[in-house]
Amino acid sequence: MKHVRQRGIALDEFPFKGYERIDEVMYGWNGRILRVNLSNGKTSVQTFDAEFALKYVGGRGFAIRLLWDELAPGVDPLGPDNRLIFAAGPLTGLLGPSLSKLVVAAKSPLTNGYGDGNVGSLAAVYLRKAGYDAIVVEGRARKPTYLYVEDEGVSLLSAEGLWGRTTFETERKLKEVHGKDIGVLTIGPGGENLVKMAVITSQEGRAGGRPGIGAVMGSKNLKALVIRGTKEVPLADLKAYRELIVEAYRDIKAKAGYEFWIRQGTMAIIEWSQENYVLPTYNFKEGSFDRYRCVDGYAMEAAKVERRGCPYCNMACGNVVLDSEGRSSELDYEGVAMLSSNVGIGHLGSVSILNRLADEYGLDTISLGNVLAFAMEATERGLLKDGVEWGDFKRAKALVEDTAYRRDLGALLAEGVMRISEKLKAGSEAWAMHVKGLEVSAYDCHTTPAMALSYATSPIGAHHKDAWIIAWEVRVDRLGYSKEKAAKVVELQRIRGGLFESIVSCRFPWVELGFSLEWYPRLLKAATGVNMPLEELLYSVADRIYALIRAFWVREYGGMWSSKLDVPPRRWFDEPLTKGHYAGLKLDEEKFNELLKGYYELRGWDGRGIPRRNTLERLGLADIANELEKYVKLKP
Ligand code: PTT
Ligand code: SF4
Repeated sequence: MKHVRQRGIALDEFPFKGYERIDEVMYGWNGRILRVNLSNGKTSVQTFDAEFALKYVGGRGFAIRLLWDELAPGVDPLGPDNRLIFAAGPLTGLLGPSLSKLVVAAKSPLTNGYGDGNVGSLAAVYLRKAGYDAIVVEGRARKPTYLYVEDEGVSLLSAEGLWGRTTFETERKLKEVHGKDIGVLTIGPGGENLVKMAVITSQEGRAGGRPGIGAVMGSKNLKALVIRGTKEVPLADLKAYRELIVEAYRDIKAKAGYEFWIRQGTMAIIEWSQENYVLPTYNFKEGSFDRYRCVDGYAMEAAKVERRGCPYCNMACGNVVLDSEGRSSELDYEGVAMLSSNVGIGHLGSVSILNRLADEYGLDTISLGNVLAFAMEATERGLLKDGVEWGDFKRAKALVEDTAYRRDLGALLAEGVMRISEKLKAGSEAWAMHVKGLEVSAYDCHTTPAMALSYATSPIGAHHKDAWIIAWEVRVDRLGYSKEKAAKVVELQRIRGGLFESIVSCRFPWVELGFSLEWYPRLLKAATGVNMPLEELLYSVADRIYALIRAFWVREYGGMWSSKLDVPPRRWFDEPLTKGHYAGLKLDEEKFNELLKGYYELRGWDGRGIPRRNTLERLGLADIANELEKYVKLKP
C-alpha cells in the first residue's frame, strides 16, 4: 500500500481485467485510513491508492489485507499487537437503501483465526463523512479511553467515568457530553472483562463482532468510538447516484414481501424453522420446540412497541418489545431462537430480558444461547455442580450477568463452548456446538448437509452470514449431498461474504425482498466512477478475499492446519433427531467429507483446504503465496 494518495492511476497499470476508469480522480473512497496507537497516544492518517481500493474494495477486504500485513502469526488476540479494525466500503454511509453498515474485525480471541462482524450504525455514516474509510487501532491505552473523531479532529479522551457502565448507559452518557448528533460504537462489561464472545454495540440494539471483537476492544482499554463527520464523500456522478437511489428505495418498497417484513422482520424465521425442523432446540439435539408459538413472529407482533433500524434504511428490521421487566428489547430471529428453544425457555417476556441483557453487557446472543445450553446439558449429565436446569430462566439470567463479569461459573462460560468442553472433558466435545471455536448460529443441521457445509467453511467459524443456504436447501433438495450444494455454498459466499462485506451494505434488501444484485454495480459506478461488473466483484474480489482469509487461518495454525477444522459439530453426525418428520436422521460423515472435497475443488484449494499456489497467483496474491509457503508447502 502506498502512503501517498495517488490520483489518476492509468488503466494499463491496473492488473485486473474488467475495470474501466472513467475519471482520473478516486471517487467513492476517501482513500484515508485513520491510524490510532493507544500505547503512545499517537494518531495519523494512512492513505491508499486506487489499486488497493479496486483490489480489496473495502470492509472485509481491507480488514483481511491489513491483518495479514500487520499481524505476526501467533500474536495474542488480546495483546496490544492485535489490530482492531473498523472498515467501511465505497457504498457505506452514503444516502441509499440499507448502506449504513460497518465491518468490525480483528484476530479473534475465540477462534485464534480471522474474526469479523457487521454492525449498522450512524458511526458508519459519520466515519465516511469525517473523511475516512477505516480506522485501525493498535496498542493498549494505560487507562480506559475513548476515541473522539470530528472530521480532521481526533482525540483520545478519558473513559474512566464510563468504564463499568453498560452499552446503553455509555451511549447515553456520551450523548450528554457530545450532543445527540454522534455515531457511537461501544463495549459493555463483557468486552471490558475480556469475555470471549463480547461484541461491539451501537444504538441500543445493533451489535457486531461475534468472534469476540468486543473483547479485543476491551483488551485495548478502549471503551468507545464517538464519530461525527460533516463532509460529503466525493461521488463520481452525483446526479446519476441520486436518481438511482430514489428508484432503489421505490423498488424495495414495492416488493411483494415488504409489508410482512415490516411487521415481523427476521422473527418470521421462528415459524419457518419450526415447520422445517431446523429450530435449534435443547443444545441442537432437536429441530422443533413444543412452545415455539410463545416466541414466534406473531407473539413478537403482539408485544411490539416500536420499530428501529440503521440509518437511511427503509426496511428497518429492529422489532422492539417490552420485556417482562418493562424494558425495551430489540428482537431478531437468531437471538430469540438461541435464548428460547435452544435453552428450553418458552416465554417471550423472559427471553426478551436475556436478549436485552446481552445487548447491555455487550455479549453475543448466539454464543450466549450456546454456552447456556451447553451448561444445561452439562448439568443434566452431572458434569457441573451449581449448574443450570433446562428452561430455568431465573438461573439463566443470573448466569448471563455472571458471564459478563466473569463471576463463579460465569468465568468458565465466558470462555465459550470449545474451551468449556476442553475443561470438562468427559466426551463433551461431541455436543460442544461450534466450528473452530465460534458457536453455531440458529439452524439445526441434522438434516441439512449444505447448511452444515456452510458452517464448516465459513471464514469466521460457525456463522450463517456467509452462506444462508438452508432456505434453498429445504426447498430444493433437503437431504442430498450433490456437488451442486457445494457450488451453491460457494455462490452464496461470493455474494454474501464477498460482495456485501466489501462494498459494505446490508444484504437484507437482496436476501429478504429480492432486490436485484445488479443494483450494486450500478450504485458503485455512480459512486466511484468505476465499472466493476458483478462477475468481477464475485469471481475476483470475493474469491480473493476468501483465499486471503483462508491463508490467514493457515498461517496462524501452521502445521496444525487440516481439513478436520472444516467440520460441523459431532452431534449432527452421531445422534439422530428423535422427533418430527425427520426423526431417525442425521448427517452422513462419509458423504459430508465428499461434499467438502467438492467445495475445496471449486475454490481451487487442495485436499487440506489450503489455497493452491496457482489459485493465489490467479487472484493476484502471489506475494501471499510466497509468504504462506514459509509455513506450509503449497500444492501447485
Ligand atoms: C450477527 C449476529 C446476528 S445475525 C444476530 S441477529 W441476524 C445477533 N444479533 C445480536 C444482537 O442484536 N445483540 C447482541 N448482543 N448479539 C447479537 N448477536 C447476533 O449477531 C443485524 C442484521 C441482522 S440480524 C442480520 S442476520 C444481517 N447481518 C448482516 C451481515 O452480517 N452483513 C451484512 N452486510 N448485512 C447484514 N444485515 C443484517 O443485519 P455479527 P446489526 Mg450484526 C442487537 O453482528 O457479528 O455480524 O453477527 O449488526 O446492525 O445488529 O444488524 O437474524
Ligand atoms: Fe439495518 Fe435491518 Fe435495515 Fe439491514 S434491514 S440496514 S440490519 S435496519
